[in-house]
Amino acid sequence: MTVLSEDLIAEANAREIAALDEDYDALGRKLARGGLAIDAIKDRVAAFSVAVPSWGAGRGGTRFAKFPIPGEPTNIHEKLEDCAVIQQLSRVTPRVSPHFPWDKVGDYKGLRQEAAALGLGFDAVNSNTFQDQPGQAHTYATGSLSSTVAATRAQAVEHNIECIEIGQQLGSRDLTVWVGDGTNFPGQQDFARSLDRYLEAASEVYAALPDDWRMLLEHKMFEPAFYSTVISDWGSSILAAQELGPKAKCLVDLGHHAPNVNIEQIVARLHRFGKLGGFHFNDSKYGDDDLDSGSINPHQLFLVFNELVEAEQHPRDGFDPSYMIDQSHNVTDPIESMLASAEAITGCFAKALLVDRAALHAAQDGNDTMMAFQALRRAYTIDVAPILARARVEAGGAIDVLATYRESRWRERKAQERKPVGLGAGIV
Ligand code: LRH
Ligand code: MN
Repeated sequence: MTVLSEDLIAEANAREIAALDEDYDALGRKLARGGLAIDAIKDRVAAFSVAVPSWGAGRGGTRFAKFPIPGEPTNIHEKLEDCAVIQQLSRVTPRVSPHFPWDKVGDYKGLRQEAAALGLGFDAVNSNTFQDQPGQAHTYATGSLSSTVAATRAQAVEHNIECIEIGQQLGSRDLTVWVGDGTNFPGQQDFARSLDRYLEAASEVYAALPDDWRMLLEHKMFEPAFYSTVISDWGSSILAAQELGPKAKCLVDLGHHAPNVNIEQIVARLHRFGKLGGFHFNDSKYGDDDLDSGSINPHQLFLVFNELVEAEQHPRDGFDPSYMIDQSHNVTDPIESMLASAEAITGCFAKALLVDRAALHAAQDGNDTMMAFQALRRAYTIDVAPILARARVEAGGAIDVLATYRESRWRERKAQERKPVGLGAGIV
């Protein structure tokens, strides 16, 4: 079942196809001069995918405010509809990463079928022990998996295990565990004992993982804690993952690092030690801004994918990272932001495929600094849009995803159907 009219997409593409063919053929000739077959790159792009966050389908906000838009989704069913729009137009976002209890329903098998009917599957499930739920026995105000209160740790363990059980019904195979646990004052907690409590509780979650599942530990430097965070950086994360076992991997949220941290090197390190589990793609200028991927620092996103293509060619003990978007759409139509972000992410993957790795490695081994840098820069400056559009149109998607989305008047139509979302604050 498609949510947008296929005729609308076909008519929009018909207006664009001649120009696309011209651009694609011209780029094909340019790449062929460098020994690259454009169709081979296009086929890799066609096989690429990134999951969208259910919580990204609605407007996001900050602690100060959230400004809802008419027609935004109000529950997981409407969020899946909007994610289906993104997939139908982009053809690179076939999976949704859900968050619990935000996406809680009574029938998860039914939800899986509902998603499948919309052409969607589920990626990693996300637990939430950073908010208290109505009627919750033990507060997470002073921590969850690392809390000094045993009953609170047990509650957090139980919630994560419940997320695994839900994920099994949805067909997921990863549990993403981000805890906001930390302190706001020096002395508030002991760094070592906090981590030990976290490791002990996390090992109980680990023990509940089915054989083919993974636990993705998500590090974050600060927020909601502003003096120390239990899993604050890739070092704490990889040590915790090594301590927990082979099914524990590290998830890199691009916004969870101090400004100017070399994230692409962190990616290379995590892969080197077999602990690269996945990504939350977004962009930021200051803190965990959760801005659209590639909107502030597209070169960094390219350099991350350059490391991923390098890692894929040197898989060591396995290369299977989960690619997911994690953004907060505070000022745009969330569908438009995720369409543009999927394009930016796929574009950086395509550019990384265009790097002449033989030339790069030769220059690196020969300490020819300029030619090593130029091997990356040459690929980065190539406009890969014709490759992405050709892969999309061949898969039934739109050549111009944003123009076609606007032409569909989806948001205006949903504004007639859906109940308005109340004013509020915070991420969802
Ligand atoms: C924490 C985080 C985490 C999610 C949340 C929505 O900042 O990146 O991945 O659980 O955002
Ligand atoms: Mn994240």
